[in-house]
Amino acid sequence: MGNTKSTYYGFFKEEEVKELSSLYNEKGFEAVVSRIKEKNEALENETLKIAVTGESGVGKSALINAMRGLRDGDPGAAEEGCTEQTMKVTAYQHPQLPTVCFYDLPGVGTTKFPSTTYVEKLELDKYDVFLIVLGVRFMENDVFLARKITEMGKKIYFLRSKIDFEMENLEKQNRQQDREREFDKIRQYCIEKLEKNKFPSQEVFLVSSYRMNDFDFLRLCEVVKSDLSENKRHVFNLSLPNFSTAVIEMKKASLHRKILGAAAASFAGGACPIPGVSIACDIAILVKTFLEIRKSFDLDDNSLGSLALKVGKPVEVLKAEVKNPFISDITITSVLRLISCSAAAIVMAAEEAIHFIPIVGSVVGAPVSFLTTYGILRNSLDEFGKSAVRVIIKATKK
Ligand SMILES: Nc1nc2c(ncn2[C@@H]2O[C@H](COP(=O)(O)OP(=O)(O)OP(=O)(O)O)[C@@H](O)[C@H]2O)c(=O)[nH]1
Ligand SMILES: [Mg+2]
Repeated sequence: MGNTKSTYYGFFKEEEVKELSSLYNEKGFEAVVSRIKEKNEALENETLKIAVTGESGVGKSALINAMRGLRDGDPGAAEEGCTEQTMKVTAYQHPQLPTVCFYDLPGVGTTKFPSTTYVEKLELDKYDVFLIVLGVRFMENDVFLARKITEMGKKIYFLRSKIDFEMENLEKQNRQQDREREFDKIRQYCIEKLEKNKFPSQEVFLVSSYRMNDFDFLRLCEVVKSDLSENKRHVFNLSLPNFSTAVIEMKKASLHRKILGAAAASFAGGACPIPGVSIACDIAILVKTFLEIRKSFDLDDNSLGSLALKVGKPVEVLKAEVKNPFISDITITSVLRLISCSAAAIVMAAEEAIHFIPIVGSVVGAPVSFLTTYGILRNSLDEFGKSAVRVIIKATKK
């Protein structure tokens, strides 16, 4: 339970904790729980709109698929390798998070679609994140939309796509050791072109949509994340495909919020005593939240199956890394079994919640249903995270 403070202060900012303190003194724990629920609902409803643009063929569709954890041909995937460019904006919803949407904005060039009304139709002000994909050769067209976006005071992230091709070329020549030098050259080329077009001090991220774990994808995610508002940052975390162990850590932090939301919901709903242990909680909420956590870490059968296909390994090999049988079998019965087997650990995890809400001060102030629901979920979160890390390591091992 070491880092309770930092974890929890992540949910409530310092000034909010002070506010909660007076709320608790005036109206009791119920008011505190309502505040947690409000915060959680705001998170659940938060939208994230990510626009992707660039010249035809640079890899926009592949990127949108990769960032949604999909492959070309999967249901809902954007069609890759399709050369016909239209002037239409196409929206692609995230498969698990309906409030997260990617938008394929056709690359607009001065020569192709010069009209201002066309740019107006793109409604650039509605997007939270702009990713501009650059190809091997920098095109003047690449900066046409970029200029419009910056005029609106919005930030743009420039990506140089298909960097795995450059890596493969080096490998073919047995020059892997030159990787950093060659990549710096590519970065420098893009930066100089951008500077010439009046986009100074830009970071250019070298990415591959087919090898997200390599190159600059993680760095891109970290930078985008750091520029987002608090709620959008959490939504962004949860939307990321599990391409690296660092992503699992980001997700774990955001799933803490879900756990607190579930605890608050269980306080409001009817908590039932669990036979054999001195614990009362809402089993339906627990089952639902466990399933969400499992899905978020891609540990369900479907996700493991897709990952196995993607990396060309038998699904059994990946499933074997999910060491905890509970993760593969989340039902009312298995949750009840889990509770009765780990009552002591749950109480310990529940005590963590007391530190989180320092205003409560002692277990006496907080209702049992809130604490136990929190304790049960919190106790298992690390287990899920560990399995997810093991699966990724196995999947990416050459
Ligand atoms: N090796 C490699 N190939 C990629 C990558 N991204 C895209 N491609 C390939 O490049 C081609 C074009 O990719 P798309 O994603 O369809 O490009 P697009 O920008 O959506 O193209 P339009 O829809 O025509 O504007 C396809 O054959 C992809 O398979 C990548 O990161 N690595
Ligand atoms: Mg496309």
